[in-house]
Amino acid sequence: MTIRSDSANGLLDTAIVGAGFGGIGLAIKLLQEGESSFRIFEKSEDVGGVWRDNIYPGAACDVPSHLYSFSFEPNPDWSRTFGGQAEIHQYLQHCADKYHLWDKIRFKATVERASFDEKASIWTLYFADGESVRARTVVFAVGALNIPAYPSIPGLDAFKGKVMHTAEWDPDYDLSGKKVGVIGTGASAIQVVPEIQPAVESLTLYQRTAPWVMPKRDGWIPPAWRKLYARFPILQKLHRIAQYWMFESTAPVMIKNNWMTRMGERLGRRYLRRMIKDPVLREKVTPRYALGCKRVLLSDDYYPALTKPNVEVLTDGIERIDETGIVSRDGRHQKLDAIVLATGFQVPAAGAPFPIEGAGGRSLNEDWRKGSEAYLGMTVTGYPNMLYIMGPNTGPGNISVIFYIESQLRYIMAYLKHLRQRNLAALDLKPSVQQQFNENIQAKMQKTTWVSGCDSWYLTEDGKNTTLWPGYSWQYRLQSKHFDPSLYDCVRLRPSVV
Ligand code: N01
Repeated sequence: MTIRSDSANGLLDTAIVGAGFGGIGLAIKLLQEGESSFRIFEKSEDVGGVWRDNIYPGAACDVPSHLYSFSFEPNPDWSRTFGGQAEIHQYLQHCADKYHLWDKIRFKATVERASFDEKASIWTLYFADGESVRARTVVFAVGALNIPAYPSIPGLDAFKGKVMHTAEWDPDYDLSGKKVGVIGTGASAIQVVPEIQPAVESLTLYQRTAPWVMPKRDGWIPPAWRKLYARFPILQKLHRIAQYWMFESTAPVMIKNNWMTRMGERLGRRYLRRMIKDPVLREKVTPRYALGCKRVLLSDDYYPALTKPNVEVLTDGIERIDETGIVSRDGRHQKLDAIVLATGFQVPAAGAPFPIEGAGGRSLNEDWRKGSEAYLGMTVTGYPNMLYIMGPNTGPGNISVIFYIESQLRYIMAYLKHLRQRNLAALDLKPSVQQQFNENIQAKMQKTTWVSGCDSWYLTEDGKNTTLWPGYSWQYRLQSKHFDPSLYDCVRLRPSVV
């Protein structure tokens, strides 16, 4: 990998890690502001992040496509109300084409370590191939959920058939006519199950916790509408605004014992009764925790798929896996050709994506040992000129992640502008700001259903939610709207490093 820089001294102004929505969005904003001394470093060979990697059958977004795209790059041609994986991936490729980003991206650049030189106020990224690059500012846009979580079920390695995690799908493996076991009933499972069910001989679904599932109301967007959107962009904008408020209005579900939660649960149960007539199956898949505590799933075809004769839902728990199949806790042995692990991702609260050394050699993994913390999910005290996109406590419970990403892009651009205009070497978040911000976040969190209603990947081992934003997304937009330099200690630029 050859790393070039626009600056004569081999120093980039900004190094972005990750070419998903966050990294692509920031690159576009930088170019629009006339900044060219930046590069995106991407471990893979294409843009797209999770939308490049998650190619399992049925992979799609559960946020409507007009909302799950940049406000500054509307796509009038979305073919479905909820975009599929391929279409969203193509959208990001289109963004890279349109804004001429390909030359700005170094592919197959896997960052293994990032380190801040306090004297020079410069970050160095070290790559797996032994190369390194220096930059004044680093922005980690590495996504929150990208490392698959493999369950620690005894015997999984002994299974002689095919094992596939949904996030590492093998497109060359044909499931047709096979006996398939699916482990997990989260957002990925409810998409893959209806998609593979018609093709497989049998599908045994291993459910540990029954999720809340609501109708998705997905469908094709008629070509006439698409033409109208292309001709009158204001119509698409209005559609987007309507979708935003429709989803945003469900936010109170996150609050414990809310009337909306109870109403939502009634609607969920009614939907379940309508879709599943068999009382035994219905009983099995009836959720037993408060709505909203885990992600509320949207699907039109999950419940119908469960009623098909070649599908069985097992809820006794998995005892072990052997060479030929899965043994349930009740002793039942299910012979299988393939096991699909729809078991989710490693939790972001577990720490930094790779070792990150800040001022004075402090380690982000060590600082985040008891749960990750940042200011507005973007800046961390002791790590000057390091910014995160979709860092701690900025995950949306109910709305498009792109809304949060765009709020952060605006803040990051203001941060970078301030550095440049004031000729500063670095900005370091004041410790008191981070502490107070996170105390407020965790106090608000205590009022939500996430911290007491169920066990979910949102929580750290000691029950702290460092994942989601405990408020409305418009509140996040307002809080992050203005960059306030008084929250940061600044380091003046020293002539020797200019
Ligand atoms: O993963 P999950 P996911 N034995 O962690 C079960 C995003 N996403 O990939 O609930 C048996 O939600 C586990 O059981 P339990 C979205 O943010 C978005 O589905 O812990 N079962 C659960 O049922 C989402 O929240 C889209 O009891 C085991 C399942 O596996 C996030 O990704 C689409 C087990 C894991 O569910 C993760 O979703 C897809 C074991 N040992 C994903 N270990 C969009 O549409 C785990 N499970 C945008």
